[in-house]
Amino acid sequence: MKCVLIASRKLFESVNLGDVEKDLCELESLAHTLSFSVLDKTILNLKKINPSTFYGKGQITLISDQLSAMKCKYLIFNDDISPSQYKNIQKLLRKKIKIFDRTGLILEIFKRNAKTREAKLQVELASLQYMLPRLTGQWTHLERQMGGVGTRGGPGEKQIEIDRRLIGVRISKLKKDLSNIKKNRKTQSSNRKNAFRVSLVGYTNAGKSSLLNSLTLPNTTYVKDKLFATLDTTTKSIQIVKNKKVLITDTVGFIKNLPHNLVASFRSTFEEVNSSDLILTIVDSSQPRNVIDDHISTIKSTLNQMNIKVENNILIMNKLDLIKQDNSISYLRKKHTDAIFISAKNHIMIEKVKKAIYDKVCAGEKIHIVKIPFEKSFLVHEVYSKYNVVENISKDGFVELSVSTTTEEFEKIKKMARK
Ligand SMILES: Nc1nc2c(ncn2[C@@H]2O[C@H](COP(=O)(O)OP(=O)(O)OP(=O)(O)O)[C@@H](O)[C@H]2O)c(=O)[nH]1
Ligand SMILES: [Mg+2]
Repeated sequence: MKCVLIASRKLFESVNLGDVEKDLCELESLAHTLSFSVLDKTILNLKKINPSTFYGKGQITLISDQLSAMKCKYLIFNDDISPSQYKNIQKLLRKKIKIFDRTGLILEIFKRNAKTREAKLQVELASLQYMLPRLTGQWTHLERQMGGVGTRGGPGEKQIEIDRRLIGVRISKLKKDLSNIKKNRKTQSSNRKNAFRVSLVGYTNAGKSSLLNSLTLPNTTYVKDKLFATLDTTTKSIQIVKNKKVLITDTVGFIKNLPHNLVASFRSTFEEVNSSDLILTIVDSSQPRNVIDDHISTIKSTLNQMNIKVENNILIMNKLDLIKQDNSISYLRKKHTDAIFISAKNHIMIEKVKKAIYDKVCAGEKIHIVKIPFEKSFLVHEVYSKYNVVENISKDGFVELSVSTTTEEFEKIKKMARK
């Protein structure tokens, strides 16, 4: 599939050309993820936004002619086009050419990559909400696709009205199904109440799933050099501390201007992140400096948009093996003094991540001493198996164990020793 990419430089907003070029590069990666081959990338200067067609009509006609000459059927805009602008552009292009805007393209990727039932429903909901105001009337097969439920229109009901009504019915059904799934998840998460929960968040393709794999070998999480490889939250447990279960959750990646409908649909998935004890923010440190800054600020704003509080956070700079100049790594280390530099793929410095998680799990722990009489020596084994024993001294008639744990947990040990 061949396509042409268009981005606009809004002269009235004094936008930096470099920023538009960066966006266009990202749009190209999105197009590649959908297996498009990109024939051309163009930046159009806009003195003002044309309310009916976004770009100038002359600009669109010119592009349309170029596409015909190249026998190219897909046109992808970096800008988000309003539903009415979308319809007007489509009219100018006379349906020969299919258009996507950035949101439409991202939705298409999500549609292809959703695997679990929940992710599929979330993506379908977002897509239908996006599609509804953009219906142009050529959508006549909807009735059959939707299995004939509620398809009988009243007298004089036009096809487009029937389509709209059907989508409305489907949207309500999807919302209901998703809220049932959410209820189930609530029960699951209450089962995990006693565990220490860690969430991995970051830009798409930063290496979140790779890090989950490295932390929880053997590898089973889906890793792929494509955008939005992960759309389903996966939770695994890792053995870091003896007396506490540590669960790590991989999440869907972020991108600049993540479509609003998607953010809304995936909100419930992110509730998992909100209730976690620690967030690991993964950044691809092999990107140019300004892209890294962009990615970090996108992560912050997306978490903010989802009302996720980030109180306990560790910054992980991944793809250490791909950083080209030493100069750049020292720059990054200076700029992000608390960050841990790793390579998830090559298992470099993963122990450091584990240690950092360990420290967070053990925050609030102190060394407590418990005396266990010889006649209850079977308890020594039990304490060892459940807790972090740092010292063991045999004295007259008893064993003295120094245990690193919270005061609350230590009460339980004391009770055991008293029985
Ligand atoms: N060279 C190198 N490649 C890495 C490293 N970590 C991850 N990758 C590669 O980067 C690509 C993306 O990795 P993923 O783990 O799928 O990234 P992700 O953050 O889960 O991406 P999404 O699921 O799309 O949000 C894959 O091709 C990985 O093999 C690393 O440390 N070094
Ligand atoms: Mg992933």
